[in-house]
Amino acid sequence: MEVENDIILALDVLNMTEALRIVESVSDYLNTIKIGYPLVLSEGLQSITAIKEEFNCSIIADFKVADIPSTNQKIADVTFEAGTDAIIVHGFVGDDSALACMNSAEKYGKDVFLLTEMSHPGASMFLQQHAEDIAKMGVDLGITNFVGPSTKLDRLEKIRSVIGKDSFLISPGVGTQGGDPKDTLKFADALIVGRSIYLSEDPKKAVEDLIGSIK
Ligand code: NUP
Repeated sequence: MEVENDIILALDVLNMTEALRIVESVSDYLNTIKIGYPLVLSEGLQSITAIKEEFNCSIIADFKVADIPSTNQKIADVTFEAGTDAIIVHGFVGDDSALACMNSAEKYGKDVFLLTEMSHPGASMFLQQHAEDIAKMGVDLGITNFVGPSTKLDRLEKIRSVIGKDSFLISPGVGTQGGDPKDTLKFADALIVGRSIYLSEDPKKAVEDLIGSIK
């Protein structure tokens, strides 16, 4: 995936008017948008289709898919039918569940991102202990796209060492959650940034400042 300026916008707003306003204001600089439950549960899956059509951008659906294989396959199929380019899938549910999403992605010619460890403090309770095994499982399955936390750079470095330098690693937690953009890019290929862009009075300037800070 070619991520312009190494920044993915997390578009966690609750209505299409707001979503279109934000994407319009940053579209000179960004070509990859991550859309998750906040917008899709508010405005439907067609919000993905509409934003992709309007801006010709890549869309990553952040559905953190975590169900049995048969249900995962259905979730991935309808998500790809809507025009999504990639879907984020949880690893902790095991290889058969991840494989179901990979099968769907292959059918549609799309991508899977495997979520290894999360960026919030609570991730240290359960997920952190297994993050490297989850990353290793992804590598063994042939997955080449991963998600890891920018808020814990030692952990991000470990995940990078497991997935290898050629895998594509995207990292949320920059800005509002405390992660540093430049340091994160020592280990990650692209940043996922939400609130510090879409809550800004001037989202375009927020993106320009962010680009300036990682140059
Ligand atoms: O571990 C994760 N942390 C995280 O913040 C995995 C994620 N997918 N996210 C998502 O990244 C989160 O749901 C939100 O959409 C985005 C970060 O947004 P912000 O903290 O920059 O507003």
